[in-house]
This record gives sequence, structure tokens and C-alpha cells, in this order.
Amino acid sequence: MLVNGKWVAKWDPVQAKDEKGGFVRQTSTFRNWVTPDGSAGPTGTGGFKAEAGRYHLYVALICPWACRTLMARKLKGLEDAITISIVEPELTDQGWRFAAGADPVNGATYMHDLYTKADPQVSGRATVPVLWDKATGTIVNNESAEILRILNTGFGALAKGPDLYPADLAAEIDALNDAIYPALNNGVYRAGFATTQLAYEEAFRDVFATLDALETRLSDGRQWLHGDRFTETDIRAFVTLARFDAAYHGLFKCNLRRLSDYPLLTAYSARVYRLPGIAETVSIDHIKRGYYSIKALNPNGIVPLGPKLDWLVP
Ligand SMILES: N[C@@H](CCC(=O)N[C@@H](CS)C(=O)NCC(=O)O)C(=O)O
Repeated sequence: MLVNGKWVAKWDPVQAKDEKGGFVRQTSTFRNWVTPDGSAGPTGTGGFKAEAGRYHLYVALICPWACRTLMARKLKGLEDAITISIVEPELTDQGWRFAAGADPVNGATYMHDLYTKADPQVSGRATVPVLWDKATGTIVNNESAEILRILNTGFGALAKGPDLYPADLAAEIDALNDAIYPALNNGVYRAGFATTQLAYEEAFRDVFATLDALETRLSDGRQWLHGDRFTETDIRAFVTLARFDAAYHGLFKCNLRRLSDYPLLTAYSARVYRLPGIAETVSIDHIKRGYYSIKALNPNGIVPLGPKLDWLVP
């Protein structure tokens, strides 16, 4: 991670734990918002006006948080307005790395180069996603939950597509997001990066209780998690479901059931995958190579050949 702008240690997924040995995810540091007129958003400072071609999104295809933002960019028709760079799937001792030429905006070698460019004294982990402002040469925001909302409304008329956070569903969306984030989205990481049996078992139970609840939720025939409208909760659920059998079931020891043991969640995942543009945001190759490159969990770096994924239909 970075301490006062210097890269200090070899990359290790677990650098903060709670008193039970549970994995603790750091909070994001850059919290500004792009808005249609450049006024300040709910947090941070103003000065980030929506303009086509001004912003760049840095992502990893292995990363569920980054892929939230890639999905929203597609669904909101912002591909022409926002350019992207994709890091290499394997984590190095200095975190995410770019292949030669993969960052035409800053020419960075590592993700941490962008963090120190934005703030030479920055401390923390150099995570993806990052929404970068080419005009001022800084990071606008590195919190995927907020970038999702920025892509939904911050780009004003540049964006098209469905409202991913409609006002009349906001309370319901917030409630379901708040339930699935700790127990499922981050729950699989809490299981995978637990350093005690107790922390692992707690996370494991949370993960499967949540999958069971989501399967039940879909049993009334609804198409999406909040009914007939596709919302940001569907994005947030899908990115975890899409990685479940390929990475979390094996590497993160979330092995009570597979996604494919849940018929409604499997059909739901296939439905999301078939939305226009979404298949391009899903790389099972990157997901497997990326997760299985985490040396602390898989020292020899062997990448499994399976499993067969039933939801991955064109
Ligand atoms: N709160 C952040 C979390 C992002 C995050 O943890 N990304 C991971 C990849 S899945 C990362 O970049 N990790 C690199 C590191 O921890 O050094 C968000 O949702 O945007």
C-alpha cells in the first residue's frame, strides 16, 4: 500500500483485521462527484462538470467493484463519453499493473502511480475502480457505489438508458444494497480472507443465507430484484454472482452450494448477462487468472480449468 505517497510493502490482500481475525476493507479516499453543471455533489469538492471525453475509468475485469461501473457505463450509453483502461488480471507485488500502452492517458505502469499523481502524499491501497479527470489530472472518485450513482445521473443529457436509482424505489434499493453488501458482495471476501476459523464461518453463513434469500425473492416470478425495473441493485448482485462458481466457491471456500445449484439465481444471472453490452464486461478468463494469482491463498498460482458455467449463455 501507499504511505505518504511511497509504496511500502509487497502486495498482500489482508492488511487490516478486526478483533476476530475478520477481513476489513478500507474506506475509499477520493469522493468528488461529476455533475451536469460542475457543482459539488453530496461529498467532496465541485469543479467536475460532465463533458464528453473528459473522464477516464480505470478498471480490472477481475474486480466486482470495478465491473459495477463498467456495467453502468454500458447501460447508460456512456461508452463514447468515458474512455477506459483495463489493468492486467494478475496482482503483482506492487498491486495492479498496466500492460504496455494500456494507459494512454497517464502512461502509468502501476495503479499506485495514478494515486500519487493525484495526491503525492496519499496513503492507502491503490484500488480500482478509479474515475479520472483528464482536464485537472486527478482522481474524481474511487468508490464504486458512488461512481455508479455518478454514471446514473451526473452526466446529465450525455447519458441514456434506464434510471438505475429511481426515486420511488430509492429506499428499497438502499435497504437491499445494505443487506447484500456486507453479507454477500463483501461476504465472500470476508470468507476468503478470514484469518480465523470463526471469522470464516460467520462469513460463510452470511453468504449462503443471502443467496437463499435472493433465490426466495425471485420465486414470485419477478425479472429483477426490485420487480420489473432493472436497478443498481441488480448490478451489485450480478458482479458477485458472476464470480461465484469460478472463484468464490473454490478459492474463497464458499462451497456449501454453487450458483448453479440455485435455479432462479442462475436464470437471473443469464438474464443480466444477455443485456446488451454486458457480456463484454464479464471475462471469466481474467476472473480466474486474477483471483487465483492471489499468492496468499494460492501459492503456486495454478488456475483451475473448470467449472462449466451454466449461466454463461450467449
Ligand atoms: N470500496 C472500493 C473497493 C475497491 C476494491 O477493493 N478493489 C480491489 C479489487 S477487487 C482492489 O483494487 N484491490 C487492490 C488492493 O487492495 O491493493 C470500491 O467499491 O470502489
